[in-house]
Amino acid sequence: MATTMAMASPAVIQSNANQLTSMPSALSSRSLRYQIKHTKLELEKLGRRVGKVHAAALSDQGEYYSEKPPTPLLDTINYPIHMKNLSIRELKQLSNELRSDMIFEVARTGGHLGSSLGVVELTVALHYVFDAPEDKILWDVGHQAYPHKILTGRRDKMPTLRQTNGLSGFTKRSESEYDCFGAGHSSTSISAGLGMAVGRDLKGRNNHVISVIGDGAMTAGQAFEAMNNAGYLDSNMIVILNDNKQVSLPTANLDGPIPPVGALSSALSKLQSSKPLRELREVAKGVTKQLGAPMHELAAKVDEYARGMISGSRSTLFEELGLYYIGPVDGHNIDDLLTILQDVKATHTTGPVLIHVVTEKGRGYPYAERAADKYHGVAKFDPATGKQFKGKAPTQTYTTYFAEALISEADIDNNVVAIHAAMGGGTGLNMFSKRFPSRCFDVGIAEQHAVTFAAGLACEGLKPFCAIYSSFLQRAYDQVIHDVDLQKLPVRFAMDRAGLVGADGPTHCGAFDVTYLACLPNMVVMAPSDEAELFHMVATAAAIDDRPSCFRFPRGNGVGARLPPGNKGVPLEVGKGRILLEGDRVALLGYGTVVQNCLAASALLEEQGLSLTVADARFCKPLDRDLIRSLAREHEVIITVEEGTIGGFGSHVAHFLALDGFLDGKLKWRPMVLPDHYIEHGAPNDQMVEAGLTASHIAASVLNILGRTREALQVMS
Ligand SMILES: Cc1ncc(C[n+]2csc(CCOP(=O)(O)OP(=O)(O)O)c2C)c(N)n1
Repeated sequence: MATTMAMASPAVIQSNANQLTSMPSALSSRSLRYQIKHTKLELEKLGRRVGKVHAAALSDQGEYYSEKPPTPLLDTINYPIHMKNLSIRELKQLSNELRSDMIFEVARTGGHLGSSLGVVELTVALHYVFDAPEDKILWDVGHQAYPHKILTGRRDKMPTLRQTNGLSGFTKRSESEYDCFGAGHSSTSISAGLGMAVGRDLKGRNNHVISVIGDGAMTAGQAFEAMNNAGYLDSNMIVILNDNKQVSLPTANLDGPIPPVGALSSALSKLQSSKPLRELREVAKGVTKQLGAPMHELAAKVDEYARGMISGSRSTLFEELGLYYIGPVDGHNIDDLLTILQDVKATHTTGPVLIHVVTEKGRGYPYAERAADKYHGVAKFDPATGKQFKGKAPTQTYTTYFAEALISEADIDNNVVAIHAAMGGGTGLNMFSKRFPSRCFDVGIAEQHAVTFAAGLACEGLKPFCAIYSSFLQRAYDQVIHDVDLQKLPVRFAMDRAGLVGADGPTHCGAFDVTYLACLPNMVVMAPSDEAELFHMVATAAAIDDRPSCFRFPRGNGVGARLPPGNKGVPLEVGKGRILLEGDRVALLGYGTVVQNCLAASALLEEQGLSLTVADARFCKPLDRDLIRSLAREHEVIITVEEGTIGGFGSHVAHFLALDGFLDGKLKWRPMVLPDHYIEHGAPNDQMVEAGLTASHIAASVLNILGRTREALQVMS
């Protein structure tokens, strides 16, 4: 029987029967071959059964309106089970309607539109071919899962996306049984998928496991660790590499698109553009078609030969790791996707298979397709014009101030260099890169590498600023300790998105950095209370050249502090805080931008006749012992306030107070920290209220501890 896989897919799938048993690596050769049962004919038959096809969705016409688009077919689909009898034509129509619906919904909430647009056909094909939730579909990062959410019972909740008590912007196990693995941080889907595949085998089950991972997420070491292990363990699983040529975020700098970084991206392009590979595969296909089953072996040989065109070792990068490579496949062509997915599904002993799918980010929405960032993350917008509604703020973001401060330092010191992990937009370093292209390094989504790379730069006498979001730096903790702090190398960590982050939720919340960094012996740990302080701390970090340092700043805009002349900060004395307001009885000792809430609390209590001392600690490590001692001596109560977890600034202050004997007498110390649970995504104000760190909460704490409980309740009402 002829194999009729569409596109340039191989005629056989090889099994890893000759797996090496002694080496924990998958660099073994594959020997047994299994024919893929063809399904295209069946699918074509299905296509001929096409019943009535509803009117084309608006996206067919390339027009978008502010009104809700008609979605007659999508309206009949609440769960994947409702798709199973659709014809191919109907599946295409469903894709179009899904796309229109998603554009309409995300226009009203904002969110990760571009990635979700790019996987519409892939999502439809996956839910058509596989049977979630029994079959496990894992979406890496989870930011592209909106079509998946719509097709798995959550369409009616799309208007609540990323809002308080609404749908998460990522996949989340507690949200739906169809979200078999929670995400937000990248590059975990192959590891988790492999765990599920091996777990399935151990339990004697036979469901499928499919990990969908982008070419950006694929740049992380963990993805390769997982593939290497998958090739070795040889459990059946499918990895879908969603290659949209956007590796870093956003792909735009001030001059336009940035080419994807890294060698993996060029290797993928090579796979896509290899003419010999394509032609030989066509030959393989043709031969198989004409001569039938006995020729499968020959076709396989031709295919193998074709693979040899790609690397000297006669295999693709993925095959070297032990995955059977199929592709490239047009990820917007439903027919091809169905054919390949059906074939792979029908083959029972494949071992790990990687299907290389090529998609376009922002696909089908002209404004997204034309945008340099492909509408990766959008504010609310008008679907008819693509215009985003971004409010005009009187101040800039902390991110921008950081970039400006760093540029000022780099202007006067050639040794200043900057590193980020695929986050040129989010960290502001695209601005730095424009000014100093050869001194800015986008290493891909590779935080661990970023840190050790920075350590290497420091060894050579450079002044590396490693700009990584607080939550993403968690991933590189051992590198921070082992490669930087232990060796006392002067790497500077600039941690954006410190504290609560609003719509992105707990995966992106910078809750832990103070706790996990201030316990390191050599690290200088600072946090600015406003944007002017941020300028000074960038200058301070530049000046600290004998040990590592870090500073954290939040998502959002500055408070309007007066910036230093020429946007050039002045190095602070290390380990010295400052008193902002002098009062009596109670001292609020704030760390970071929550100092602003302390000032607001003090203003509230002023009305109640209380005058508080408010101090800005500036440093968590080294602590300003003199300042703390004097606060302890002159006040009945010290309340430490921080937007971080237990074990952070307050713990360091308490530790010092206890050792110095201050807690043996009358002094009362109260810590205000983030609560000991994850705070869900939502409006920043709602999150602050839940965290109990608003000005009212701080004022109420003061009143409570002074025994004025009735007034405390009033402040909160
Ligand atoms: C560990 C980690 N670092 C950085 C990010 C920020 N981030 C979110 S999506 C993304 C790009 C992902 O690219 P890709 O996987 O190709 O998906 P695409 O956005 O192109 O659809 C990045 C860097 C993250 N989510 N996790």
